[in-house]
Amino acid sequence: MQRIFSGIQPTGIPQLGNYLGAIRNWVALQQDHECIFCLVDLHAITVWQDPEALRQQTLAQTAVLLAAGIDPKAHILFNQSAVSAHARLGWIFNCVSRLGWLNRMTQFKDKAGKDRENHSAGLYIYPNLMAADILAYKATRVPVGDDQRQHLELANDIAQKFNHDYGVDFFPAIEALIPAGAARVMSLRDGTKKMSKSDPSAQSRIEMTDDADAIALKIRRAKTDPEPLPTDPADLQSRPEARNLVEIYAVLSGMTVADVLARHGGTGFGPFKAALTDVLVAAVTPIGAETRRLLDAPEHLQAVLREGAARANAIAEPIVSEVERLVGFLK
Ligand code: AQP
Repeated sequence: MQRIFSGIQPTGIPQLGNYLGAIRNWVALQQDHECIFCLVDLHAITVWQDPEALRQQTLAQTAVLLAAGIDPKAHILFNQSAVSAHARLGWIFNCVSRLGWLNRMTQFKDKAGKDRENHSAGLYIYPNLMAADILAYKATRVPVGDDQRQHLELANDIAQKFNHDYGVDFFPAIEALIPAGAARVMSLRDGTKKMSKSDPSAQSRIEMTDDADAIALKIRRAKTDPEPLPTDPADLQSRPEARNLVEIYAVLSGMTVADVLARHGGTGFGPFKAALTDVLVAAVTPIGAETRRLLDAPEHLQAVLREGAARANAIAEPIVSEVERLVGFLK
């Protein structure tokens, strides 16, 4: 059985993109993989997090993941800072990875924007830690959204360079598992920007704890253009907002984009937005209700994370100890 590692940053309430790009896949992959799911709090602090909010968000994300169907008994769910192997291997990978490789990472450029000098060094070396997260468990498959494709290529480069530099065949190749539909859900306010849980505008995203009224309002206000929906999928290419809404509808209703346009093409956005609201409410609100129920018992959520960390540590510790021996640390 192949081992999966995947992570999510506790930087806010998971949004629809996290769900369709990652979490929904995680739930399905539990059937035939050994899964390790991680709330990556070391990554979260690469941008400022209020300490109390970070603790709350870590618990809230745990609740969303359990509500969405992650099984912490059959698989492992924990927070990254509780297993020291991540930081230890991350440092070693900082010394294996090359500045030229990091300079090519588009996510850093997107997140740092023009103000590069004022961002943390952690944000810049984030992909090295991500490689360590996966390889501390010698995981071979990583389910992620399309935005993480480049970071996984870098993780493979680091693994290969490590194997080459130390003359070993230690780290395996990693395969990205990127969902076919809605691999990149875009902002409801700007169809050229990805939906993000830390976007300053809450109107830009559907949060997995939004109730039916909040979803309806956000979809009613979602940016569109004045044209009716097209009937030909090719005509969506130059219309990012329309395309995003149609793709969300398609993936949630199990239809192709062509089927959605066969049904809704030629009409204005009003009726389509109402239909989209219905499928979103059906997919999101049961998870939100279960999340609220779980958050009433935070000590249960903490126990789940503690137990997960102990089991994660039991896998990672011998792997990272061996890496430390290979690089020459005196034990
Ligand atoms: N818009 C998206 N569409 C599809 N997949 C997405 N993912 C994130 N946004 C989208 C996938 O969700 C997983 C967890 O992401 P993360 O929390 O580790 O980091 P992120 O990609 O930076 O997500 P956010 O929501 O944009 O967080 P912030 O605002 O804190 O930076 C990943 O598999 C990612 O591909």
